[in-house]
Amino acid sequence: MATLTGHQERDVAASGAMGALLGALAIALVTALIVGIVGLNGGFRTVTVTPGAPASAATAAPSGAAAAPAAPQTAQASLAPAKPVTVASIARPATDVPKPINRTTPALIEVNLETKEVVAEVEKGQTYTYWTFNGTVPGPMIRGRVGDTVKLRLANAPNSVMPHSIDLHAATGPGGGAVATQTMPGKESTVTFKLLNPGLYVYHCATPPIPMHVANGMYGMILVEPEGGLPPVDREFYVVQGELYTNAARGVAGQHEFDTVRMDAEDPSYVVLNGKVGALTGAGAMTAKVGETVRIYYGVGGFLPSSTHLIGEIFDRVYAEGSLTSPPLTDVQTTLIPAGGAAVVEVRFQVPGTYTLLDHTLTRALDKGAAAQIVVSGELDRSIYDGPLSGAG
Ligand SMILES: [Cu+2]
Repeated sequence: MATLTGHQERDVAASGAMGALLGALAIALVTALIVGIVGLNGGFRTVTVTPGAPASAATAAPSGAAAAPAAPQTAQASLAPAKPVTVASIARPATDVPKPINRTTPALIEVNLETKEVVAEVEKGQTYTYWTFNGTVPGPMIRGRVGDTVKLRLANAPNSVMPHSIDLHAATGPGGGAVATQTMPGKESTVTFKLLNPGLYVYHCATPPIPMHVANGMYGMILVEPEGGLPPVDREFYVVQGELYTNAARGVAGQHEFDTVRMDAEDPSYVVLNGKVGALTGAGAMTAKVGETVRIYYGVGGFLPSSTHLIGEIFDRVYAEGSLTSPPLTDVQTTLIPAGGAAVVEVRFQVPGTYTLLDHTLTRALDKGAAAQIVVSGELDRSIYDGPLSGAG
């Protein structure tokens, strides 16, 4: 408890430097937090979750995979040369999903996040300065259970240029945590909140200018399992869609810079799944076997709603808008996921082959990058499908 209070005192100092309004809000929240902390049930079990950089972060996925071929460009511009990258790959692997929770009682979950500003390739020869949680896009998936209490520590890397924060849509309280976590470079802050509502939720930075922070890659998801958990499946994947609004079209070599005018016009250069073009194709593709049921946690961290579709399959179940307490829709071709929203989709694969998961606003998928692959291996049942397993289409 003493440590938490210390963090909050540093928060107040950091926020005060950003302006009187944020400072006042932080003080109000410190008061609320102290009241909440005193009220915490000391009997909770404690589970420490420290999402780190994914093991495969050092392996860059090949860019320009078949699912998202480079498109002819019309808006050419010359850019400054590509910058040296500071991370090998911005993409968080789709396999980076925490294990299902099998607890039957609430716990105290400790989550440690670090905001980092990094340079990485969005596509070969095209670099961008991303703002991130933990050095990847999306940030790590957080997993809890309804009734759990989350103690979230947000550290802002010392070499950051900007203050950062976090707004978790799963949190109940001012700013979803953003009032408490406005954090200057080299500082850290802590917020504690209870998971009251099951579901799949987006989190994102909420430091002004908020749209710029989000567009630069500062988003991820938190899953709040209902009591009793989710039905078991064979594989789970984590996919988050977003956009990059830059000063040149996709395909122009060099360092792409953030472009406010194009963001305000909702005219992205790239629409990406897990941070970069080709993050989830080729070596980064998801895999499954015939007969397995796959669950995908799919969120929209950016500003364009996604018409999420899996070519060659039908979603057996869709937990629309991330609601896990409503009955799932069944037999769905395309589900619409709003900005700052999510869905849980499930499919049992019956035919081997390579399946493309995409935003069916097809220019985003085929011209701007919003496509992923699921490679399914196994026996072919010709009573279900009789034809070629690869090739055009
Ligand atoms: Cu930020």
